[in-house]
Amino acid sequence: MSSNICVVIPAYIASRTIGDVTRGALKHISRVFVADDGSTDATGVNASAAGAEVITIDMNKGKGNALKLLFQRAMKDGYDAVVSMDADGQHDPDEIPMFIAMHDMYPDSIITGSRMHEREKIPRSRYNSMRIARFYISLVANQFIEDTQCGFRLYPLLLIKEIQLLTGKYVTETELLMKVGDMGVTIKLVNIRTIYNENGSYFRPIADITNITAYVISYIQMKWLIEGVTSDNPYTYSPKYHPRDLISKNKTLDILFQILSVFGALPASVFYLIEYIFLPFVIPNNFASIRKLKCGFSRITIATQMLPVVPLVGMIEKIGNKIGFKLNLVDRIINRFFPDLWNNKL
Ligand SMILES: Nc1nc2c(ncn2[C@@H]2O[C@H](COP(=O)(O)OP(=O)(O)OP(=O)(O)O)[C@@H](O)[C@H]2O)c(=O)[nH]1
Ligand SMILES: [Mg+2]
Repeated sequence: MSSNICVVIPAYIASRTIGDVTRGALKHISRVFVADDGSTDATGVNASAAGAEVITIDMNKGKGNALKLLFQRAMKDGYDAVVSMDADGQHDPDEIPMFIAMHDMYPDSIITGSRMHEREKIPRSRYNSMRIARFYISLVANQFIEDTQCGFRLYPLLLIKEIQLLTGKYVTETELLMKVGDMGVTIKLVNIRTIYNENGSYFRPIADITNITAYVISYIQMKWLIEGVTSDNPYTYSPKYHPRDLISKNKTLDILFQILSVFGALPASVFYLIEYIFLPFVIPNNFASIRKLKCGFSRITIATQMLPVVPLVGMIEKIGNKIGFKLNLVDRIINRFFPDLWNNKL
């Protein structure tokens, strides 16, 4: 048993599964904290009966807020790292030792579970949106992250202490990966089982994907604004002073910036391409994070221009499939335009 690691579980209306998840985790780690986030069922009672220490949040405030409280609690109790798991039974507690083994090898890295090797088990639309999201999240994090949306992770708390987490709900886990990656930290992966069960989901495909996308795009715009005019600067995140964080602290400004970033994404990516080509004469090695990739900025500009095409093609494909054509257009577009840019075979 690792004495300086605890398990943290953000939970919302998960009474059916939280007992088994807690008991399963306690087989591998001696302390489990559950944040019961305004659940209207017996989540808290069942977690506690199974041996977890429960942090009760009176009103539902979302997964990100619960995670932040759990991190604080683990820090207060002197832990070095936490393993985070979902409460709905989608993560197998018997895979915890893989995270710990990887942590022993890479104690300063975040370790995230990846389900992408079991593509057939992931709902297709979710799989495709995750592939587009990871294209941009990886660009921010300066490394390819195979699965950016998995809640089964190991976080070294020293790292968490260093960054400011200013988003909420399902965005926080993405914010976290992007910020640590944009500070130069390595993110490691372990392949985990993909479990889609009958326990339902609180993830709202349109609202939550929009929130994640808007934050990712707005962060990347800020990163490229900075990188475009600075030399040798692939890691732009600084917890002490970062313009994106300053904007996050003002709600109205934050919403305005996100709207502007999303609607301005297509022209902005052309603007960055021009900066990428012409500014090195005066600012050598600007866009250092992109130059390391050797694929050039044009590939990213083209991908971004394709963004509005994807949902359109998705609709055509749906109609086509209904009337008997087996189209595979979305897959092909994503394979072609949103690949792993770190793959040398590209
Ligand atoms: N604390 C807290 N936890 C939440 C909230 N919403 C979801 N969770 C937890 O976060 C985990 C993942 O939530 P899900 O809604 O299943 O989202 P997901 O697993 O990304 O999406 P699916 O793959 O569709 O299940 C589960 O353990 C939930 O109990 C919330 O509002 N507050
Ligand atoms: Mg789930």
